[in-house]
Amino acid sequence: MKVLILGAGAMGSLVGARLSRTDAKVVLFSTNRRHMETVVRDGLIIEELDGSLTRFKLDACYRPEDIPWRPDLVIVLVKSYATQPAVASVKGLCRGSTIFLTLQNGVGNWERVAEQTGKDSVLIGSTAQGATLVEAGRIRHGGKGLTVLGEPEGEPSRRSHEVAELLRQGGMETQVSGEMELLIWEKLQVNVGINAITALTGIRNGVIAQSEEARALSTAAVEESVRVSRAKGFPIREDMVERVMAIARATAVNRSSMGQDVDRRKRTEIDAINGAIVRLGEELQIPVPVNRTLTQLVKILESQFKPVDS
Ligand code: KPL
Repeated sequence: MKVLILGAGAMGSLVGARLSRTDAKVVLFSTNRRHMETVVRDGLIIEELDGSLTRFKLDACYRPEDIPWRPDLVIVLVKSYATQPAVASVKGLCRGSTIFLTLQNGVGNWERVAEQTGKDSVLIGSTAQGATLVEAGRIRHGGKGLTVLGEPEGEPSRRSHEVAELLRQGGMETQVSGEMELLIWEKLQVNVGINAITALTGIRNGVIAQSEEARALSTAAVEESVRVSRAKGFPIREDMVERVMAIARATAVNRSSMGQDVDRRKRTEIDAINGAIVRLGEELQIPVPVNRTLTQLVKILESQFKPVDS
């Protein structure tokens, strides 16, 4: 199978490196030219969870015209706000049978992919893995977690099982599910409870569960978000707050993706995470003061950055 990683930041690079251990042909794609050129020249270095270093030899490019073949599978890991242009930039290369698997954070992503590829080409997934881009050509695996994928609607198809098997062969614990929309909304709660708070305070994920104040703030944000999500029709699990804390502990050394964006003075995914809860709260007339405040604070911070795309 030929796999294109569309959005080879920290997570995309991690997934691409793991898949390069299978029979699949893998190419990383990112507009971060320095990262891609370093990977081509020196390989991708992963600081593994046990502290060891692994170097992966990988194909990588920063211009769509340099993607070497037509992919069978495109794993979409660009930031949610970049989904539309990123998919558009590679669509011409793909076959009718190419599968687009989105593993992105936030809600609304698979719909944006499907607008361009058609719903039949889309698989959706969610991952609790954590990864940090340390510098060009080097990432840190910040925490192991389950990856779940399936069709946007309905029971897991044969192709979902095949893609899940490929990820497992690469060493990523992966399951298939017939309830992906719900799982995407449950992952949203995790990001609501971890990302903005870590971005605003500079802490790593583990502190969310350790610090009394961080835990209280995260709990308040998640409780609001669960209320809104349930009112929207998603029966979010009862123990969602504990689940968020468990993921914060499992990815304790990781800086959340939003934390990394802020550290690098990059635009964040706030609109697709806490911002999505604020919009929905307004629509459903459910108060969401904590998520509103977190969203406003992140936006204030962002407004001081010069926007960059990678
Ligand atoms: O999804 C993540 C993110 O950082 O965006 C978690 C699971 C919180 C890992 O850091």
